[in-house]
Amino acid sequence: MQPFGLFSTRALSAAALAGALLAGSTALPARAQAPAQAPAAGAVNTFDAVRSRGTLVCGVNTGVAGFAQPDSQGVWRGLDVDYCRAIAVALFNDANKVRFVPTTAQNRFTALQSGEVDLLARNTTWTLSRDTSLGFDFAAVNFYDGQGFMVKASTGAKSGKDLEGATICVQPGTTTEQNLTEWARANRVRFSPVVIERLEEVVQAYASGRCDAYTTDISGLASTRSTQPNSEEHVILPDVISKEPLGPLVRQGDARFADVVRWTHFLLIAAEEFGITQANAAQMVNDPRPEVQRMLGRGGDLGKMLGLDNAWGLNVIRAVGNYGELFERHLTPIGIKRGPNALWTNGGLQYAPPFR
Ligand SMILES: N[C@@H](CCC(=O)N[C@@H](CS)C(=O)NCC(=O)O)C(=O)O
Repeated sequence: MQPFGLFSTRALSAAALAGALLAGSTALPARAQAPAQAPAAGAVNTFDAVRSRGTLVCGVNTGVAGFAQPDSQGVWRGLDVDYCRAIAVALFNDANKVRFVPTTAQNRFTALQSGEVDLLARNTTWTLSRDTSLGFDFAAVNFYDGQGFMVKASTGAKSGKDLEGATICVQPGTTTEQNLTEWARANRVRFSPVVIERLEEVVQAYASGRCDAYTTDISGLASTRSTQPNSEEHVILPDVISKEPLGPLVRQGDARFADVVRWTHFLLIAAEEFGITQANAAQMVNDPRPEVQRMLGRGGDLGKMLGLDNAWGLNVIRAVGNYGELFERHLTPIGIKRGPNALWTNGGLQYAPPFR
């Protein structure tokens, strides 16, 4: 086996990044998280609790550009943030009735179990053990992702196998940490992990050269790369070593609230499919297609069935836009392609059941 130092002799074009983001790569199955905490007991009713409180409390990450990050005015922005806002609109017809609570990979599950937050919308991978023994229910997948590696282009690494002997930065309490170990064993790559909880510290460790590589969800790599001073100096390797279906989760036994979260996601997807946008939603109420009318509350009682106003769909799309608009707003600027997150009508995995 080669020592890590060898790979610094090769050069790699930054253009190699272009194809790396989730496009058509093979994936290994993600492994379940070891059960650490007891499941939440009995049924919970977050729907009523949130409605009577008048504010949704959303657990987000501590600052991942494109997903959840405060802007220069301190206003939270990102795909996950807009999911929280969309749910606030569904519940209150007010995108501002939401409080964002930053959570690390390590403390996010305690925050949800303890009731500190009503839901997590925080690049969290849906796994069997999180869905069962940790006591949660995943409502949807709002971003199909996979785990990858980022290195400085100057290292010359072309693939994960070139990481032989490398130090690799990783955050604890993640599927990332587990996949890394299993992938390295299966591929006979020896590495030294550098495990750091806080995102800014792990990124700093990577940027300063304390780690040769940084591994996380490829969306997270793209996000980190976009915030580096010379982003072209960082390369996301082509390996996709796991499946990371990311999405919002609630406490187990919280079916009514889960339905609102799940159908708000489906609304965003179906709105894109039917061409309903933030700008045209109000006019689309007159669209002759019955499903569009039901989504926007012109026909039927679908909102009421969720315990919401029948105009919830119209309100949500007017406030935040459809899934494609969210993607364009938050993820396209940091170099993430639709890939598997294209609508099913375009060969992707994003698909909503009927609004009927
Ligand atoms: N999807 C993986 C990893 C999630 C994760 O926490 N990723 C890191 C790297 S992008 C993150 O979001 N950090 C943000 C933070 O700690 O605030 C999981 O659910 O375990």
